[in-house]
Amino acid sequence: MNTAVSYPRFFDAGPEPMHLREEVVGGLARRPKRLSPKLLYDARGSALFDIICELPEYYPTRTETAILRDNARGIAGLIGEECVLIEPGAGSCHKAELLLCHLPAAAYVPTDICGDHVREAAQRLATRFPRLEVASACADFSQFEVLSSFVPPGRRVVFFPGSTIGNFEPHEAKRFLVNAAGFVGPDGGLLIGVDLKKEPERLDAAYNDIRGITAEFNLNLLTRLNRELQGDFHVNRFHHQAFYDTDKGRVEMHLRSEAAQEVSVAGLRFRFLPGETIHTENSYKYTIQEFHRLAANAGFVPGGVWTDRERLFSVHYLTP
Ligand code: AVJ
Repeated sequence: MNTAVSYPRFFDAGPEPMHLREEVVGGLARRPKRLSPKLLYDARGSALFDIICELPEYYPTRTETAILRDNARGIAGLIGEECVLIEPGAGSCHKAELLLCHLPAAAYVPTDICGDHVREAAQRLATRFPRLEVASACADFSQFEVLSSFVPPGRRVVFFPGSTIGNFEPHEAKRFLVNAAGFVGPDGGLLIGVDLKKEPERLDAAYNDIRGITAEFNLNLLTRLNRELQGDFHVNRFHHQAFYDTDKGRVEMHLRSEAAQEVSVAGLRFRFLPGETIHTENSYKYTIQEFHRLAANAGFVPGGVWTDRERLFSVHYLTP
């Protein structure tokens, strides 16, 4: 771990390059082929994701931001006394900025898989809130053990907005919640954003924007593998595919090879059949009841839930 002397403090607990190779080689050897959605967030992927959040079709960010803004006082009231706010997968930290205007937080600790991105955002927040102690880290969003070693003392509240939890399989989501409950302890809390089930048309549109930014975001993964693992993907021989599977309750995102082709990555060759895909992301959607059940299974008690008029998105406050 690398401890910087400058303020705000920054910790690098990011995965080693060797892990990238193993992860990619392992994922491409599977049938169906799959790669973890966290690989989408290199510097360019993180920048593209920020653009996605502003797209007219991509309702989650706008809706959640409005929910947080409209209910900031009520949320702050429920969270109660002074806390240390920890945000895994914080990216640009825009949502926390909203909350921190109303929340009596002593410290804010954002982490992200893209270290440079979160470090810059942490700097911005430290300047805007000079009395707030800010520390950031490059870390995977489930690395609670790493966090424990440098989070300032105080009552812990985890902030996990954006429906990032939707990237997990339900059993992994449960494990994340169990770990979060252990991490915050009996006097802590979890403020979490969860995208709601809705008409497939709305979901399909959100993940297939007209400008093709989501396609670029997905395809950027191949560009990344070309650069970081000496790959030779012809990016224009793959296509972005995203659709809502009603039975599974999730949006699936894939990279689809239209023709038969062979690609080399990290010194290994991988064959694609015509129409074969690499599954790059799942984005699970829940009803409020389904999410309450999942949270209860992980030992959380619902403390409050806020939604928008169209019931597109939900924000939950849970306590262990
Ligand atoms: C960051 C996982 C919440 O699933 O909506 C956006 C990522 N993928 N468009 C989502 C994403 C395609 C996003 N999450």
